[in-house]
This record gives sequence, structure tokens and C-alpha cells, in this order.
Amino acid sequence: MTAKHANLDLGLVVRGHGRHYIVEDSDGRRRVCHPRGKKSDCVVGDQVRWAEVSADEGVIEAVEPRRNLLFRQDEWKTKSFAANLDQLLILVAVEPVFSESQLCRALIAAESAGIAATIALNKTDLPGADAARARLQPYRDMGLTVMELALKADPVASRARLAPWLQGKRSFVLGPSGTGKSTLINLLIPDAQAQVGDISQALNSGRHTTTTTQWYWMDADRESALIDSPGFQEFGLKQIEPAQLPLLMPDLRAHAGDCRFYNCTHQHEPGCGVRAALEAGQISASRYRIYGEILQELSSKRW
Ligand SMILES: Nc1nc2c(ncn2[C@@H]2O[C@H](COP(=O)(O)OP(=O)(O)OP(=O)(O)O)[C@@H](O)[C@H]2O)c(=O)[nH]1
Ligand SMILES: [Mg+2]
Ligand SMILES: [Zn+2]
Repeated sequence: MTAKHANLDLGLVVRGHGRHYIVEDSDGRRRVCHPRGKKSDCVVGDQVRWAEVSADEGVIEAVEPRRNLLFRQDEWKTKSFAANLDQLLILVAVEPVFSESQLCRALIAAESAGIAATIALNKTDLPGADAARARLQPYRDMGLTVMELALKADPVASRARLAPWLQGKRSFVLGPSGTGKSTLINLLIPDAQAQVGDISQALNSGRHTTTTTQWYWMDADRESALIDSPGFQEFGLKQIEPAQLPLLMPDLRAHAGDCRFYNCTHQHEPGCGVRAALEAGQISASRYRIYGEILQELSSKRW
């Protein structure tokens, strides 16, 4: 931010629609704002300096420096999720059966952005719950919290489990389509009216029920916030240097110091501490396999 905008009001970006943003001012009033030029490209969660253009329209003059930014980088494009977050809730479900690769990717993106992540398993009322729990055991072993939810089937217990964790924080809800992100928002914020989709319809059409990222306050004092987001399919991590990758996976990182070579890729090198830990059952086979897949992706040239 440049000093010349310092006298302008500060606003919070609560929603983005292409090149238009909804900005909330310090009184809680929301208005459509257009960015001035490329420099004011912003994302939900950004603090912006804005000026009034008309009664219900404004222009964004500058974006304040960000505390953090959660994003993914696919082959050709970067997709920003949100900025200035306190914590991330990665929501997976018993159905649709979650991709462990996507779960790993979301965790790596959070670790790389310096944002604390917690996993929640929804729809534990469904028959596949035990299998899903077993697939999440390596994450519990890594020290992550795995919250069990049944947002629709047991809203009272789910709410009691979530509410203390969300209190006073700005939390981003991330997860594949159909896991119950909007159901969660509606449960905690009764007037949110986030659209909830019929899962079979959403999956068959390949469309997501939620199409934009949106900020919801949980309380009148505007201290706790939940951010709903569209489900994702792709989750590229091209922003990460291959050598950084094992350092962003806590279970691999714990053993990377035992490798004979300082630049060990934990693939074929002799004296590899990570592979020794894999053989000793201290690293899960699926996490190690996913590490190899992402590493290959990051190491392949784009041209
Ligand atoms: N069986 C079961 N179904 C649930 C539960 N919670 C949510 N659902 C259903 O899951 C479906 C998808 O819920 P949504 O909240 O729209 O999912 P979403 O994650 O917001 O999906 P996108 O917006 O497409 O990313 C809906 O039909 C919900 O009713 C639960 O605890 N058990
Ligand atoms: Mg949704
Ligand atoms: Zn190694």
C-alpha cells in the first residue's frame, strides 16, 4: 500500500465476482467495488483501501499487505482461495469417497502458506464411515486433529464439536464438491442461506453447487468468520520447489534429517531415512506414494 491511499477507508473483501468485489466497510455495510488497474487484484479476506464512487458503488485503490494467502497453482493458472486466514478446515466425507491425494495437496498448500489446518470427516452416519476413519489414521498419527461430523444427520453434536474451535477465528472451509461445506455454514449461521446441493446431481453434471467464495460472520461483533468455497477437482502445487516438498509433509520431514545425502529426494538414494521409516511402518505407504507423484509433477518441465 502506498502512503497516498492511507487516508482512505479500510474495507474487507467478502466476495468476488470476476472483476467485481463486494467490500464491507467498517460499519458492516457492503457495496460493489471495482478494482482500479491490475495492482488492486484482490481475493476474499483482503483488507483494501477504497473510495466511494456513488451511493452503492466504490473503487478499490490499493490492497493492504497480506498476512497469508492460500492458493493452488495448476499447470497454467493460479487460483487464490483467500487471504488473511487464521485456520483451515479441510472437509472430507464418507461419501463421495475422498481422494487422499487431494487431501495431501490441501495440507501441503496450507503448510506452505503457514496456515494451521484441521481435518473434518463428515457424513459419519453412512455405512462407509469405518473405512474412511481407517484412511485418516495416518493423519491422526501425524498429530493432526480429525473431527468427526454428521452435519445433517446429527447437527447438534456436530455444532457442539465445531463451535468452540471456530470461536474468535477466521476459518476457511475447503474440500471437494458435495462434502457438506455449505451445510456446515448453514448449521453455524442460520441466516447464511448458503445453497446446498443434491449430491448425485452435482456429481453427475460435474457442477458445483457453490460457485463463489464467500465470507460469513458468525456473530454480530464480527469476530468469528466462516468462509464457504466451491469444491475443487484439480489441486496443483506448482508454486512449490521440489526440494521443499518433503519439508511440507510433517511425517516425511521428521525423518529427512536421517538421510545420508543432504539433497536426498527419498526416491532411490542409499541411506535414505525416509525410506527406512517407510519400511519400519512409521510413514504410511499411501502418503509416500503421493509424495512421489507430486514430486514428479513438480520436477517435470512445463515446456
Ligand atoms: N448422509 C449425510 N449427508 C449429508 C450430511 N451433511 C451434508 N449432507 C448432504 O451432502 C450434500 C452436499 O452438501 P453441500 O453442503 O451442498 O456440499 P458442498 O461441500 O457445499 O458442495 P459444493 O458447493 O458443490 O462444493 C447435500 O445433499 C447434503 O444434504 C450428513 O451428515 N450425512
Ligand atoms: Mg457448497
Ligand atoms: Zn532420503
